[in-house]
Amino acid sequence: NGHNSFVVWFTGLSGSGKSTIANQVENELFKKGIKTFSLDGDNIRKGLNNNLGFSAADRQENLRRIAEISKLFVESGSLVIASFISPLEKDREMIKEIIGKDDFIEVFIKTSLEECERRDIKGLYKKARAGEIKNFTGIDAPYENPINPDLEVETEKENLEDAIKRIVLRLEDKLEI
Ligand code: GGZ
Repeated sequence: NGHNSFVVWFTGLSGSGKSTIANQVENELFKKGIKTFSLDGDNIRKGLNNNLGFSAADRQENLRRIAEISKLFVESGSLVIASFISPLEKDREMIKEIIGKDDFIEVFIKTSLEECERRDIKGLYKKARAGEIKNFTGIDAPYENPINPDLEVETEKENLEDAIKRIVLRLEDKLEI
């Protein structure tokens, strides 16, 4: 298990910019000849975890399975990029335990609820406010800010390109290139 296989885990609210940033980081790494494998709600919640919802227990199980899958990919040599809300500190601790702290980089995409709700890219916050979606993170389900993430991006303050560069630099530290 060389240094090119580990997990970069993005946590943050719905609409915080996790996927956008993860995709751009993936592009930058690709340009440097580093192949990554991405996991997100689109490929996990529609497939493997399509029997899980958004109760606290289901989120925990969602994240447990994702962590186990990530670990398998790391064992097979991949650099995994995972983007999930992962709202609770205890669940992020579980993820770190499963993957192993040496193979895990936590990136907190810090965008305020107000800003996520203002953007409301998918109209989900509006639905959550109207009571059409229950247990929505930030509205009627909690998000606990990471206490000590490896990296933090304040999307309302920092230029996106600079943030991407900063993340890639941090990853290059760990990579054998
Ligand atoms: C939060 C929800 C919910 C509820 C559906 N709460 O912005 P999106 O749409 O594309 O990403 C969100 C995604 C969150 O799934 P995760 O697997 O990342 O969550 S967790 O880590 O907490 O298990 C959102 C959509 O699913 N979505 N209902 N109630 N997000």
